[in-house]
Amino acid sequence: MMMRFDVVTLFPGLFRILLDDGVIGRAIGRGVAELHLWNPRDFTQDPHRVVDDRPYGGGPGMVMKVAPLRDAIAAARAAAPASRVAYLSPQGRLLRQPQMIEIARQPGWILLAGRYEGVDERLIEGCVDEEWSIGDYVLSGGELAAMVVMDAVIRLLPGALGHGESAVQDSHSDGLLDWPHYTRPPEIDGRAVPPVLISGDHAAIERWRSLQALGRTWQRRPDLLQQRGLSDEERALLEEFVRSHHRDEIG
Ligand code: 9D3
Repeated sequence: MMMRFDVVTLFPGLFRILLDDGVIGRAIGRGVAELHLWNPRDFTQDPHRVVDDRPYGGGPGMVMKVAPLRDAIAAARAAAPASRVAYLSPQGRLLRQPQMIEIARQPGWILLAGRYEGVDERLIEGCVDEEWSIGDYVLSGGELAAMVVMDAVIRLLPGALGHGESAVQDSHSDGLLDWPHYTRPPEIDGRAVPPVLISGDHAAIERWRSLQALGRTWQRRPDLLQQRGLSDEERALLEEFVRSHHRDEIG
């Protein structure tokens, strides 16, 4: 179940960083995923290799022309006929972890990374299946967004993570923030590790971690709890966290 990514970008060199990275670079090296790059400038027909032009209606900035992108996407499609086309753009559907899981179920994606003010709308209408955003902030182009998607998706694929790494995605913590992590020494700069973690009582440790994950999610990202809902057991744990949190605030 190899996943194929074809990225259409004016800056293919930026993607070198993915191949150098530990988890993703290794996954690509092992054949879990494949990355192919297509530069629309290589699909221009004029001597100056022009890929952008001034916007109809006026205004600042430039717009990416249809023809070089259309032809680059067509070449990528011919090489990856099972892939769908996604355009990374601030106007796209916001991607969260459930969407990354959905994306990982496809055999491959052609990712279109835009530059300048964006691409001619007729290219989107004619060649694009999906439009994705990674968040409500302004990037300089779609390349980093494409890399964010590939990082989030490739690590979900079978064989991408080592045995030690995959355990993190257990059903317990799904949709919650992590509990706090500690390593040696047991005390540093006057700060001790929570005693339960060195008690050797595995049931107590698991309970403490659930309590912390629920409590921190409640404190920092109540929107996540709202979306996810709580089991009866989790609700009881969270009430315990809230009670002790309340006591901390008073005394
Ligand atoms: C919304 C701002 N636009 C109006 C002035 C200009 C504009 C900003 C950023 C046009 C293009 C871009 C480039 N951004 C992306 O290509 C992009 C992006 C992003 O900026 N934020 C979140 N997700 C994405 S996915 C692609």
